[in-house]
Amino acid sequence: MYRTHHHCIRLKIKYLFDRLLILLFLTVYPLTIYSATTPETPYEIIKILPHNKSLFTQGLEIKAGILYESAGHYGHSTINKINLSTGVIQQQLQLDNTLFAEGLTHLNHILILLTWKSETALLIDADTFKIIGSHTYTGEGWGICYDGESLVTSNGSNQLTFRNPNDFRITRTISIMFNNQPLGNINELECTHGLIYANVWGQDIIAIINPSSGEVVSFIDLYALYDLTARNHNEVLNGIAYSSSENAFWVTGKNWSNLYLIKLNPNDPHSQ
Ligand SMILES: [Ca+2]
Repeated sequence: MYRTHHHCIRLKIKYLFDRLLILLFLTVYPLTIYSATTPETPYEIIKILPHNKSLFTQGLEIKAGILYESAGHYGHSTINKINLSTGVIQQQLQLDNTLFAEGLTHLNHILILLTWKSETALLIDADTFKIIGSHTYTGEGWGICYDGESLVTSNGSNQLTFRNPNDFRITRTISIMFNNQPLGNINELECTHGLIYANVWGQDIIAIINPSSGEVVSFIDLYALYDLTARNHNEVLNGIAYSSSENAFWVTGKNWSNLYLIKLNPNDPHSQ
């Protein structure tokens, strides 16, 4: 997406050699540079599926064992129902050319889709893909998740907004902070285990956020999934969906060719 970068955190080098390569090749990225003390959650890839490269991934969500993905760009915005055994798109809704699809979540049988600048969230029947209603909001729409009580939305800043799921009214906001500095560009979201997992636009990292304080408690560093030298600068990590049946997270990126199922803390028998 063509948005202005803001460097809200500047961390220091941990994996010197890996990161130096990234620095050399990708000056356009607001790079995450870890310090030795940056909390990091280890992961292990447990499954890989093909991902349709035409999808400019904006939202990823699992409902009843089926993957739903929203994809952006004007004229190409879609919602997709994807078979999690094959990665094949089973059903697709093409949106009006005036809409740029963003984050996606669900509440019972209704999908909720944000739009980038239309200040409209669409309500879509998850089975028929019929648009059955909408909510309005102010400002940009980026990511959305449902924590069982509130809808949580991001807008590209370091703010997360909690909303009443019935009418989208704002109930509270939090500021995402790491090391006492704002962490901006918060994008696609996943609410699970009492935490918020957030893609950070422009970087292949996921911030794990305490929803009460807004503090980042840890990062997942996913730069290893897709060689930066093999893609263009828009093809960033985006999309995270928790699979309860596998106790793991599906992740992908914009126009990536794979979906990855990752297990966090793989060496910890009590991990989530
Ligand atoms: Ca998600």
